[in-house]
Amino acid sequence: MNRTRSLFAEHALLPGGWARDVLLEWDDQGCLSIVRPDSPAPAGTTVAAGPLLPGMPNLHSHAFQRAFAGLTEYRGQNPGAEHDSFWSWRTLMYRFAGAVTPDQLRDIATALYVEMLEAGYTSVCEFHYVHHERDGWHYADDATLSSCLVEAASRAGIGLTLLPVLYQTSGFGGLAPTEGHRRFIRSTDDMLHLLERLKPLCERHGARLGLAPHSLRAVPPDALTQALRGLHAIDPTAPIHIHIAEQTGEVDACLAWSGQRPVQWLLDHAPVDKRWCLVHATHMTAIEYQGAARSGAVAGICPSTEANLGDGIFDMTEWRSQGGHWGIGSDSHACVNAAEELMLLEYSQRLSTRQRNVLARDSERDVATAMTLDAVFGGAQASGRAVAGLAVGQQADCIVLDAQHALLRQLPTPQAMLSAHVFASHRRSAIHNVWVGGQLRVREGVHPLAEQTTGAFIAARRALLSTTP
Ligand code: NGQ
Ligand code: ZN
Repeated sequence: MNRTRSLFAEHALLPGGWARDVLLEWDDQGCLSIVRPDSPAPAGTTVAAGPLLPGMPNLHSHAFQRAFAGLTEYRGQNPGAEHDSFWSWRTLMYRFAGAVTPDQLRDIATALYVEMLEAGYTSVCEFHYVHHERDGWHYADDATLSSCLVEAASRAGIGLTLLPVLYQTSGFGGLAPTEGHRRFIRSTDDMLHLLERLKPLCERHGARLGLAPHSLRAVPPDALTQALRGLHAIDPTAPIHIHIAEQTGEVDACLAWSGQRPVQWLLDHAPVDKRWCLVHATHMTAIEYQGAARSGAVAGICPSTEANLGDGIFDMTEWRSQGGHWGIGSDSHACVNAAEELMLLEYSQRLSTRQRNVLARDSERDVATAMTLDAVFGGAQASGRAVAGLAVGQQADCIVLDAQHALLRQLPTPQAMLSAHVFASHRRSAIHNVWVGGQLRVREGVHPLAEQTTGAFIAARRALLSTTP
């Protein structure tokens, strides 16, 4: 247990922008009690080895998918498919979801969360839908797999928002689930029981509990209403995440079913507000961008996964012009690196607008700074946790860049260093230390459990691959 309760940085990125000579102090709960710019460095206080950034919340993760990242990049692995697509990938993904055991899930998630910490994420929203035994029967303890994730996050020392997933149908209009969904399916009552069961567990571990209706494809209208009502009784401010309008095929199927596009349907039929995270929301009309942004919901953008799966490009210019909030997620974990997700997001906008520096702001003209602040703010909102940056009352979640790293050394400003970290140093991370809730989790780029958890991950992956059809 690290007992340090203060940190001093020559340059720190506060919610309002860069500040100099910043002193941070936090209380026993790891909650910031002092954030004071222009402060002398008190004797005995740890001094950051470079620019200090707010920790990044990762707002969308399916942990088990890390075990097959990079293994679905071959044409024709799914011989039934006309061409390789999101949908043929999903069939492959179901095979891994169908095979993973609790021990494997725990080992995969622990290593993933350690990786996340080393890569600049200090908290994660786990969108968790594998609930049952491999044959589809409920575990004697219904919270078996959820507990593995809570344990993994605790052991790695990453903040957690646990989002058990409600999944009931295989398509719009109540289509029956298939064999591939056997481990996901549950009644709304069973889901509410699971939430009740998980509530004390999450409280004990400092995790936030929410709910994720998987998608409008997987949750019929009545179940959605009933689940939201039940959640409200448990915690009226709990976060609610949903996959929405990720693929044009989903939009077409929703139109055929209801006459409305998914986002429009959701805005008209559910109480969408700032508790909600609309994950992907890739395919929206101008009216939907406007309605979704005005609802106060966060857009959960997962740049590397959306590229990997061929989803399409979210229109950030439109979203921001409507005042929409957003954050980033690593979703399928094809990439686990917060800086790289920001870079990919900016690049997708450059490719579609044929402009540069698209996601800068008038108030923050440096792209990396503007994006970091926006993604932390939106990610915190989606997490339902006090992780909204370096401000009093928020958790002491912070990243120290290494000013001596070759790509940063002797650059003139902290903005230039952060820019190099986002746009020049990917795959050669310049992260030095990482603090979560005032605890030092990564020291000089390395998490103390990295070697051990990587070994367990490799063994779990080997076992999982050997039992995946
Ligand atoms: C998931 N992943 O739940 O893992 C989904 C695929 C689906 C992404 N949408 C399943 N990226 O959407 O039906
Ligand atoms: Zn997802």
